[in-house]
Amino acid sequence: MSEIRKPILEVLNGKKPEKVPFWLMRQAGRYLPEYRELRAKAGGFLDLVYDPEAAAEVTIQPLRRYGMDAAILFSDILVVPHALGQTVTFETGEGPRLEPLKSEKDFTRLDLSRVDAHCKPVYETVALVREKMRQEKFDTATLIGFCGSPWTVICYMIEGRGSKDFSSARTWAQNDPESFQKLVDIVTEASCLYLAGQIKAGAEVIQLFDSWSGLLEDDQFKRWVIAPTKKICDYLHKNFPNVPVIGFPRGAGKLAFDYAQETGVNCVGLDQGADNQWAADNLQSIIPVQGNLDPELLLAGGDALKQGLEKIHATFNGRPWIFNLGHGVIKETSPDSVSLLSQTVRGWKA
Ligand code: 1CP
Repeated sequence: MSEIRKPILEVLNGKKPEKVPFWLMRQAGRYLPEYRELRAKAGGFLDLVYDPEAAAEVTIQPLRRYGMDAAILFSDILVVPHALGQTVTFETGEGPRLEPLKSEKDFTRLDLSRVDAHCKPVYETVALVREKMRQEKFDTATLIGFCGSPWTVICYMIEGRGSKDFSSARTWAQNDPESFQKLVDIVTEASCLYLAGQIKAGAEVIQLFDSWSGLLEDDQFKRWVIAPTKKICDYLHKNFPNVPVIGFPRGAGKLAFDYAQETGVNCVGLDQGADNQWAADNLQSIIPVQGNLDPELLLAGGDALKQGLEKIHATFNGRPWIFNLGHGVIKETSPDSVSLLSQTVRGWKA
């Protein structure tokens, strides 16, 4: 029996794949009619996340249409605060709402001992997805597990909702770093537990989403982004040496270089604001990169999409690279644009 090659694992393990592997952040979601249908039946967003059969189905949906090289677990970064005991709800059309942490005394609400039991349905989803991937013969696709990086998750825990600048989290980190560090330690430990559970259930690669790392500069970036990410990577590499980690420090700019060198991630995800020639020259020479088509170009479709794809291909091809977007698929995107994208990427030689 010939060995099955998984192109994403090949890139992450320093081998040259036959084709440019690709997947898309938020590839499962509201741009797909089959997702909207299942979501309507499930009730709330969190009901869907904690329903293993439905969440596994949603995870596989984009692969059936487009044959990506990876499935990403359908879950959310806010499962970790929820598992720790913080109140988390999703209002339809409004995004997440958390009961915000105001001071160190609120940390008593957070309980690491409940994380694994709370996350059991998510681990079951992971196992079910692997099973479905086998049944449906997605043999060359990789299953990606994930969590948010501590900094990004804590932004929501303190602000209580989405924000452009998360000023309450930034102010706390600046003014009272000792108590902030305690919170970072709790979330880091919860994340390690959560990721270990996913890996034991069958996740083959982990992505750490640091969507708000770009709000921090230099010293703050090193302390609140690089240091906790390194802790998680050290833990994973020690306990699960065969599971590579993709870090996505969105908005990090040139700090992505320090991140690549110091955290221990196996690949750096780039957002669409990155200087691609700089990244090709300075990052791709030391580590595989992932990214970074502007999701707005996917939304636009047609020639704008084709030109954007060619430009990225010309910059990153030939060195270790996983094609992706620079951020998640926008919900108004046409499924036909995603077809055009996948056909174009499949036409590329690695
Ligand atoms: O109504 C719906 O159906 C909910 C929309 C939705 C979806 C589809 C949310 C709420 N989360 C998700 C799934 C999700 N979230 C995935 C699943 C897999 C996939 O990519 O296909 C992943 C990886 C995430 C990660 C996530 N959640 C991030 C990091 C990536 C990013 O987008 O920057 C963040 C910041 C969140 C928080 C969150 N969850 C949901 C929303 C709308 C938000 C953003 C809130 C905000 O800042 O306003």
